[in-house]
Amino acid sequence: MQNKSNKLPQERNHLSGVEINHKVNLIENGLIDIPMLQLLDEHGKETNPKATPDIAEGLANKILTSMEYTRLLDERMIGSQRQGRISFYLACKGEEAAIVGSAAALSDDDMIMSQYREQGALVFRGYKTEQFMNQMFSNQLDPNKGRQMPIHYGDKALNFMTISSPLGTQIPQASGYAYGQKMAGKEAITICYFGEGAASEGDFHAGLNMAAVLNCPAIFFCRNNGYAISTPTEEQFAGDGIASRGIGYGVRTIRVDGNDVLAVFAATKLAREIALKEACPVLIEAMTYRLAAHSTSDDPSGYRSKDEEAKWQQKDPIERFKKWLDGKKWLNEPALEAYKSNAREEILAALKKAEQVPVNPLEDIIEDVYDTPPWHLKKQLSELQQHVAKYPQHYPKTSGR
Ligand SMILES: Cc1ncc(C[n+]2csc(CCOP(=O)(O)OP(=O)(O)O)c2C)c(N)n1
Ligand SMILES: [Mg+2]
Repeated sequence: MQNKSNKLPQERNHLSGVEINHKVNLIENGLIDIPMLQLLDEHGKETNPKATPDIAEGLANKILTSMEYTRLLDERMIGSQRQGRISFYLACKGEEAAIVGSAAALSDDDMIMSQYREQGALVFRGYKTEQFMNQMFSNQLDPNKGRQMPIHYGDKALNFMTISSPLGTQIPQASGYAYGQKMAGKEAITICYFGEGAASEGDFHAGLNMAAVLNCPAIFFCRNNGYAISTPTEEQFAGDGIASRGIGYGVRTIRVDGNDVLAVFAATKLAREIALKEACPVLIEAMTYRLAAHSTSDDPSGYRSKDEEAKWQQKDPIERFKKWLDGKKWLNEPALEAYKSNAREEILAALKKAEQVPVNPLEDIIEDVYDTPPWHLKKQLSELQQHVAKYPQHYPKTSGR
């Protein structure tokens, strides 16, 4: 089963170099065992010190505070949804290392195309608390003019493409964007985040194949967190995760422990170097676990056990990283506690402010698509305006209460 032609699969031209068989031979599933890179074990000990990435103390602490901030934001916003202040939220508890660790290995010029659970990447890039809040409260300061559900962030200045709800759409878009970066001679790549569930979409296959054939400098970063809402991975696919698919498309692939921030950082750094220098895509599959519910509309007790959750709680990526930092004498607990208490206050203050900012005017609803809105949309707007004028008590001017 070895590739005796000494050529990469993509260098083989149709049949040249293909080994010939003289009996019917099935290639068994599981023939290739894709290992998982781990550099920090569950106790925060380095597994192979020589491979530990070179991370300065300042960067290590920025990674830690970005993960902590993300968790605090998630906690507060889930609470706010329960209080009826926002309509929807989606937390990334348990996946902070996969997200922040990979974002930390990028350059600020790299484009981020995300699914919806990657708020940690925005935190790392410096997205402000008020920006999170204005988007979630759909107020007049939201650059999307309140047209999307909460958590669909986007920021041109930070090279973060606006999130789309339909799964997988960002994958072929990332291939195209990366191709454009290459054509323009940019020293930048595109990272595309998606869940293992989204990898069942046709867009995943089209996007990966296109990136491989057109040599697009992109990192396809899959967060394999065990579930697509209530569907566990065993019911999603029968192959060896998502990593095995990269090989099928001729894309270099790394599987990494997604709860180990050092391994994620090292893998993403290498993937970026290869993508940029060799103008090619790299697939990373980060093995992790969604400790939170899928979203505020979900209740995981209906489809998974408390024992399973408790087992993964033990692998908390933030705790693991803190143990490593502590071992290096880089963990300053009082300073971290002060940071967290400030962050909590900042989040609450920004939330209260954003919910008092007026929501977007109704007229906005029909703008930005047509040069001149057509008559039937104008008619619908006028009917809507009459309806709102008749029942003003149901249409407050701000999201606040
Ligand atoms: C095309 C499409 N189909 C279905 C949905 C509904 N949906 C939203 S999230 C989700 C699960 C996605 O799972 P995964 O990609 O593993 O990401 P995770 O939520 O685990 O981070 C589904 C089915 C959708 N948004 N778009
Ligand atoms: Mg998933």
